[in-house]
Amino acid sequence: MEYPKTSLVANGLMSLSETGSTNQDLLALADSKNHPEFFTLITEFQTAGRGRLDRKWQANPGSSVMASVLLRPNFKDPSGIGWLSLMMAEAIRAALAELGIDSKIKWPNDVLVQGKKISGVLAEANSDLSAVVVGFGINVNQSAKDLPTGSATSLLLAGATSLDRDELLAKTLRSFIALYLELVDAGGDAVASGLREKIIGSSSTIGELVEVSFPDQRSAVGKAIDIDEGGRLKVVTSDKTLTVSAGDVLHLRTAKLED
Ligand code: BT5
Repeated sequence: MEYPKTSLVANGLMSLSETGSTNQDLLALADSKNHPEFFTLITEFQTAGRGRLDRKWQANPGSSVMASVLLRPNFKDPSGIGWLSLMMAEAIRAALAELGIDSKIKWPNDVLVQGKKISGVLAEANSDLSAVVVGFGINVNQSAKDLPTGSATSLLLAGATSLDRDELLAKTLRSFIALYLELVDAGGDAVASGLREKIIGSSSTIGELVEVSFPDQRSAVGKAIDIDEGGRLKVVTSDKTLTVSAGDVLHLRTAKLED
């Protein structure tokens, strides 16, 4: 497929009909230093699409947007790095809103429509930490039977005004680049750039009763009350306030709709 609208927004665009993982490919390209910020890689199909923690991202050929964007962040305030996944989720939320779809961000990396996952984001750094690749999948034209879980949805199912994947990607990148440049101008300070306030406004997690599962298998139940200046989730349990930088969150009230 051709991506003329996206080509006008990305700083170089490579389109592959099939690959393992756009994140993996772009991380390899990032090391060579030949590709600039906002260089974008898109594919129609991934044979080894990655989620977080060794999970998989699955989508049929031509069914969705699966892309990765290259960044070379050099913020004075290193906490800026911790916001890049949420920033992409916010850009996707804004792009979906332009297509008539109301969505919310589930901390740390999902975009939900009526509690169902329409998009997931995965930010990964390259080997010498000089680059960050932000990859995302957005379900576009899948019907319910094409989706990998009952907790997923697509633009088609949500009733979007357009299913044009080029338009969606162009809108997403335009919104992401604007947010990123605001963060760069603020030296990586997400409070000063206004990013934190925007994400809190878009969050479906804040105010929810949540179960947090940590990468080391521990878990805790509490109320999510805030996202701090580093993009971490604050959760009040029966005896303390946790600051969560990595982990999975289950919204307990809507758990039946989610993973
Ligand atoms: C994510 O991980 O949601 C991050 C997904 C990032 C995918 C993009 S595609 C382009 C780029 N290149 C890559 O290789 N990856 C990125 P996580 O939060 O771990 O969620 C993974 C879980 O989401 C899976 O275990 C499934 O339950 C669910 N899932 C898989 N495919 C899905 C889909 N198409 N729609 C909704 N949910 C899905």
